[in-house]
Amino acid sequence: MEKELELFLQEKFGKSIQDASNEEIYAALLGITKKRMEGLKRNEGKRKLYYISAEFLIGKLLSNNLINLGLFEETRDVLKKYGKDITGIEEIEPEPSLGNGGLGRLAACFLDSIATLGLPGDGVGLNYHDGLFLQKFRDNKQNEEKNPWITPESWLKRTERHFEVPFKDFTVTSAMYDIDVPGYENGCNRLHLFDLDSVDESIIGNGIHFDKNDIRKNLTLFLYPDDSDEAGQLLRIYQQYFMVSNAAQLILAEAEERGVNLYHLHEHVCIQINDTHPTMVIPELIRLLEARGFNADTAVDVVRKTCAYTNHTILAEALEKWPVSYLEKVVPHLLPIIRDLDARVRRDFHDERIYIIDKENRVHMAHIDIHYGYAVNGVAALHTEILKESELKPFYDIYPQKFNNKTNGITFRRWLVHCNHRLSDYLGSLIGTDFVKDADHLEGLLKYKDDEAVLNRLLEIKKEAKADLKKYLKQTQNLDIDENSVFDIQIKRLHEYKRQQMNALYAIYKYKEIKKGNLPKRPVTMIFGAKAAPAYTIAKDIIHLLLCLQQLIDSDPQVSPYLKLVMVENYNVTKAEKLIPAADISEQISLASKEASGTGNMKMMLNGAVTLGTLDGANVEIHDLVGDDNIYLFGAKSEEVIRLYDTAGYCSADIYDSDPQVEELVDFIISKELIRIGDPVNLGRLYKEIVGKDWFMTLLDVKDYIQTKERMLSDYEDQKAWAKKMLVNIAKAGYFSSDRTIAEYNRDIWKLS
Ligand code: 26Q
Repeated sequence: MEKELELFLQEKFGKSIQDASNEEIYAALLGITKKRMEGLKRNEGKRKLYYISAEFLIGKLLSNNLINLGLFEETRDVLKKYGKDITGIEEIEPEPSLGNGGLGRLAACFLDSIATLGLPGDGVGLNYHDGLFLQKFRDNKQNEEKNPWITPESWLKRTERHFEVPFKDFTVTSAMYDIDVPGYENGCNRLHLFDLDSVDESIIGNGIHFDKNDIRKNLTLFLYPDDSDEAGQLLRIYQQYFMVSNAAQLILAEAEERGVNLYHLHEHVCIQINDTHPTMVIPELIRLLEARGFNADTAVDVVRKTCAYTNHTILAEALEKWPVSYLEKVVPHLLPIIRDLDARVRRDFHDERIYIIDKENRVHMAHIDIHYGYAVNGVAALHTEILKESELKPFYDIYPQKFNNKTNGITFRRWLVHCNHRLSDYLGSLIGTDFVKDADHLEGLLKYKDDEAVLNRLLEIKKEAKADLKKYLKQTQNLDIDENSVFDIQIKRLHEYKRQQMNALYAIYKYKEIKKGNLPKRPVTMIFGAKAAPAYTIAKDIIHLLLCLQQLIDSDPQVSPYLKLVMVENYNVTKAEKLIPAADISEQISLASKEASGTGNMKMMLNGAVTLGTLDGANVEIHDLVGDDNIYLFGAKSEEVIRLYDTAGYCSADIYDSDPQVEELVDFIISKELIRIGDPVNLGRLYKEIVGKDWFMTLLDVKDYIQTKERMLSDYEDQKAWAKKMLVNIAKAGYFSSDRTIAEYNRDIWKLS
């Protein structure tokens, strides 16, 4: 690496390693790494996977690519020799924010694992120029700004592939960009991102506003632009069709280049549909096969044997249903096919709950996937059970063999080896480094669970990570936090079902206790990171409440030595990598039955945090693995919650009216202390929402939550016992490696050979 780096810097900048700037070294490492990846073997086989997803939240790539190529340590040492720090160089790289949250990050972890297992499988998505918005706080509120990430030198490689994509009124010609995806000590796959040359960043006005009607200029400008109006929803359909038409044409082109007889396409190709966003690939493939001479029955049959669908949510509002009239405006050529798919369902079944086009003339995208795919999976055991038993029950009754569970996972290369070198190196010294590729080896750690030296070192490593985070937050947001306090972290998208508002009520509780003189044994630092969708009013009100609480606590000298609340601005993958190693308490407090899986819960567990959670999503499996002593559970169970919804049996006002303690906490949202700092409109609306509706049942669980968190904080004081919990969590996290998840997808669904 040293020679290569020297040569590159000399040739490109006429500089030595010593004299080169961080920017120049970054450019050199990017160039060298890209070249190395070109030399890797391509994963190949008879059947190839295409993972189509509207989101790939890949994060920065330099360090991860170096790790997977086996070059990281060498590079770090070379740089060190010349007085350079690889962390400073990593900072130069812009983070591509091509995803919202869990679903997009999962797709990125999957690409890493697919390549690491040596399976032939490429990602297909869109090359959003700005990705998700950049979050800025002003006046204790979220503001959105554009977030361009593509620089002249980047991981993207323009290819020679172009496809014609026909819309109703015009046809566009796409361009395909590739990002190489190296496996850990293995071959390479690719992420294909489609784009349009005519897209014009200069049409972005204030914040993230732009003309939603000028499709040629805006098609790939942003990820999921605000779709609260019709123009936004049409743009979303344009984006989705552009993505899947390119995907389908690429799949057929590559199959034809491999000499595949398209009547046997399913023997050579498998398509994973990541939530319903790529669903139109089904009618599009049928259309393209018919254009190649297939009759409808055969086209449908081949496509059905090729496509599989993953469901990531059971929230009704997130299940896509597009009005037929919208599809008519964008892709009228798909409608005869969609109508035919609907007619086939109606011919075979007489149950309007499973039709594709409903009485209100809306197309249910998930229904297309379930009828015309060969596999349907949920993303955690509980989630899959709920799909089978309630949300998708009518489908399960007719296609039981299609349903299966694939509990999510995370790549340990990024979420341990890269983000927490100290822990990863220490684990390596205890149990060897096999766990990087074979995560079950982490269980070897269990034999140290009573070893005091090991437990002490785990505590030290945690403290060092907390000190790193302290330094980072000082530098980036001028925040001061205390590494001797307990770090209590909730990082995830802002959504009412994830119940950041319940955590805010805890902050209010603690604030009031401290005011009363009930001081905690040790200060608590509550850390939040969360973006709210730009049109999601209540989510933005919750951010406002958190920021107001942050200011209130900070400006109160009686409280601030004991309690601190910080909201990390623009939470993204890069920030997650700094926050996760530093977590003591992992907040996973969604209303039971609502969080399909969660993956932050797995990342924090792997880094030695202890979960405070409901029995929801993959928390259930974390509990099964670590046992009662190593997780803190509270709140209503999913069956109870589902029953309350079914019987309309929950009324937040009843709890508010009958419980003075709850009433006091909720009233504080509109107290004079907070109204002095915040906006009465936002705080008043949130107060009313919680008292008058509280759809995600915050008040049902809030008291149990507060008591459980208090118990957890008190248990934290027995540091040896706490360290043991940390160790058990790390040791048991192996199950949540995405290598395991992908091996299961391959065994049960893809069957790549
Ligand atoms: C749908 C219609 C219109 C506009 C937007 C959408 C939309 C956009 C994004 C619907 C859903 C998403 C993203 C969902 C998501 O991230 N789900 C998460 O997936 C993770 C990986 O499986 C799980 O761990 C999380 O529990 C789940 O919330």
